[in-house]
Amino acid sequence: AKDPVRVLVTGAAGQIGYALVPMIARGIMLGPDQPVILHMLDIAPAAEALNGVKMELVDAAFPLLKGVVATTDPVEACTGVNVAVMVGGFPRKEGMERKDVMSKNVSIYKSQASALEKHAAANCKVLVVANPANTNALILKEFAPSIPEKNITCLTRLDHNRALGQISEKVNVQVSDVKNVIIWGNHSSTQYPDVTHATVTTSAGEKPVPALVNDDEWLKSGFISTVQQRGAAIIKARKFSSALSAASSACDHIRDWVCGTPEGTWVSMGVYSDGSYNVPAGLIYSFPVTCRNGEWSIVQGLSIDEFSRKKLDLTAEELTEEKALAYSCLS
Ligand code: NAX
Repeated sequence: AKDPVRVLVTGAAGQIGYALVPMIARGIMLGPDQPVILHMLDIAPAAEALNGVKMELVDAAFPLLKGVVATTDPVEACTGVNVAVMVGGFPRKEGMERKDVMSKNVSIYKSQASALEKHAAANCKVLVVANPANTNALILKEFAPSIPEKNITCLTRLDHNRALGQISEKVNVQVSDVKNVIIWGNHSSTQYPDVTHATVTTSAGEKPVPALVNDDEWLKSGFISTVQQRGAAIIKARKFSSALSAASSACDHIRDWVCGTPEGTWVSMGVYSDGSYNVPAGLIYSFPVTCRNGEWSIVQGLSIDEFSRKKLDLTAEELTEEKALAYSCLS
């Protein structure tokens, strides 16, 4: 049997945490033959709720679950972890300045970076979910210099999956037959959901999405804004932000990163920019990637038309500003 993998979930007493931990314990993140030990971190006010989640994990008698650590101590939480899913953060509250929220998250991600750097397993893979996801991941990277930058990513897979879902509804095909959409940039309303290179598998082979949709106006406006604003639409409908879809997409992100993407398919991940597609280096920016042997690489050579270029630049500008704001919180 395989050795168990230790998976950290921060903010585990929150709503995404509650949806995510049973998925991990069921093998949805790392596979149906991979035992796991869950490490759950939350803060003191949520300690009792966190313990309740631990009780439920015991009660669910998951065959793959070989242990549960539930703690408010970041060092205990980070010790020996192979995968870290960072869901905990400080939410923006009514009337709060952007800078104040940024400042809270910068201090959280700075200190959790140190705990991970000192105590996680070598080669630990990190996924930041908590908003502002890209910039939290960048702070984590800056303050965990010994963790390879390739190991620090943020979640844009939910946006990617939302784009797949919208296309499948529009052209009335199964979502599993749609692939190679791209989310470029920030996990925010400036993200650019791009279907220029996306395809649908049909009985007559792979067809380009733009031709199948055959509605340029919708692709250039309604589609983009629906994906960008989907988070807000979920809050309006549910009175809570997306949780099951976020948890499921976090599992997709880690599974594809660890187990690899299928031949001919790419996915979107927020990763450290190397300057590909003229995106400024040094930002955590969402790119199309393929994964193999536990490593992602940015898909190269895709054509970028004028419309797309503007959108790639706009979301890069926002990330550059966020980075400056985050750094101003450090001094
Ligand atoms: P909740 O408020 O339900 O849960 C957050 C949990 O984090 C709480 O239990 C809180 O006590 C805990 N926490 C706060 N500070 C902490 C710290 N320093 N260490 C450990 N835990 C800490 O929020 P939830 O709906 O679960 O969302 C979590 C985060 O995901 C939010 O930042 C949210 O904005 C972000 N999202 C990101 C998405 C993405 O695609 N990247 C989509 C979904 C979601 O909106």
